[in-house]
Amino acid sequence: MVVEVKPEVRPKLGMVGNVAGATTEEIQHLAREQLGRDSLLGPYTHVHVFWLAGMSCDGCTISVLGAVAPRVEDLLMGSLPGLPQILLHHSAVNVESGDPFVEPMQRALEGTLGAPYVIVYEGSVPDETRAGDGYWSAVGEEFDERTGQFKQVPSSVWLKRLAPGAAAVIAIGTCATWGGIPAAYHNATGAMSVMDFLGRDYRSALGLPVVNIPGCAPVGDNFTETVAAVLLFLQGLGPVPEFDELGRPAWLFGETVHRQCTRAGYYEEGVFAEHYGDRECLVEIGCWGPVVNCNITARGALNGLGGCMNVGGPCIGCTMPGFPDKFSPFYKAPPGSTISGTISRLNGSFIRPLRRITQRDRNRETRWDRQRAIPSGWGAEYDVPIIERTVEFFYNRLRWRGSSAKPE
Ligand code: FSX
Repeated sequence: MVVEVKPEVRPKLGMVGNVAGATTEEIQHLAREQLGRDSLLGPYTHVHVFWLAGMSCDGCTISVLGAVAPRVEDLLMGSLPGLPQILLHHSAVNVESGDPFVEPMQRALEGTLGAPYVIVYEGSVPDETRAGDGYWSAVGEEFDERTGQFKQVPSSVWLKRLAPGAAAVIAIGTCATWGGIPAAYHNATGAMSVMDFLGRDYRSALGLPVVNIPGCAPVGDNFTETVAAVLLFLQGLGPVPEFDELGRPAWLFGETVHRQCTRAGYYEEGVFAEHYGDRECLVEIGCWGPVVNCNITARGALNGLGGCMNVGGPCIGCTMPGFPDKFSPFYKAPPGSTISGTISRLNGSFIRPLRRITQRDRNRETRWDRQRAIPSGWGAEYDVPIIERTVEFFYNRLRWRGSSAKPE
C-alpha cells in the first residue's frame, strides 16, 4: 500500500536521540571559537568534508579513526599549524541524523556553505539502475513527486551533484579507488570505482582528478597525511601534492611491498616459508608483494605496528586496480614466482655459505683470533676450520687493499 505523505507535514526526526542538542558542525564551531585555534596562516579557517559511503564494509572509516600521523582528532580540532579545521559530515561519526545531517550538503549545492568542501567517498559506486524500486546505498531522503513518497537518495547521486563544486574528491579504500570486492566477478550491483563513475574528464573545482588512496582497508595514516597535503595546497602553503599516473599519492605508493618488507632478505637468499607462521619470505605461500605498490610493510597498519607481511600474512594485492580478481585464488603461489623463486634459490645457494663464513669471522673479537682461544663464560670453543681461515685471509687482504690504514 502506498501512503502519501506531503513534504511539509513530514516529522523532523533528525535530532531524536541526540543528547548533545546540536549538530556536530555546531559543536565543532564552538570548540574552535573557545580554543581560539583559527589558522592564521591561510585564507580558510575551516573546510567541510562530506564523507559518502557506497558499497563498503566501513573498514576505511575504522582505519582512519586509528590514524596517528596526523590524527583525526587534530584535523577536527584544527590544531595543526596552517591547516584549516575540518568540519566532518560522516554518517557513522556525527551526532545528528536525518534532515539536519543532509542539510549541509544542500547548502553546498546552493553555494551557501561559506567555506570550501572536499568529498571523501568510501566504498564502490553501484549501478543504481539495477536496484529496481530499492537502492544499494543511500544518504537521506527526498520527496518524490512521481510516487508521492519520500525516497532514499543514492550516495552516487550526491557524488554526482557535489563533485563539480568540490575542492577535491578523494576516493578512500580499494572499493572506491578501483571497485574492489563489490566489483568482483559475478557481482550483482555493477559496482565501479569513483573515477570510473565520474569519467575521464572529471576535474574538481581546484582542477584535480579524483585522488586515490587504495587499500582494503587502507592505511589510515596514508589518508590523513594526504588530506593534510591537499589542505596545505588549498591554503596556499604547500605545493600541489605529487600523484602518480593512477592518482595515488606518489610518495606513499612508489615502492613495492617487497622492497620494504622485513622478509625481503630471505627472498634474496632464496629461503622461503612453507607454512603459515614461518618467518621466511612468503612468496611461495601466496605473497604478491614483489609486484604490489603499497607501503604497509614500512608504515605498519596502526601506529607503526602490524601490517600484513609484518605479522605473517601474504600480500593479496589489495591496493592494486586488479584486486581481487587478478590476485585470486588467494594464498596460492603466483605463477611467476616459480621462475623468480628458482633463480633466487640458485643465487642463495651460492651466496649463503659465503656470507656464513664472513659472519662467523665477524662474530669473533680480533683478540680471540690473536690468542686462538675464546675466554668466554659461555664456553664457546675457538674452532675455525683451515678452509675458513684461508678464505678470510684473502678476504681481509682484499678489504684493506688501497687503504693507507692497516691492521696491526
Ligand atoms: Fe572497501 Fe572500505 Fe575493503 Fe572495507 O569500507 S576497501 S571492503 S576493507 O574498508 O571500502
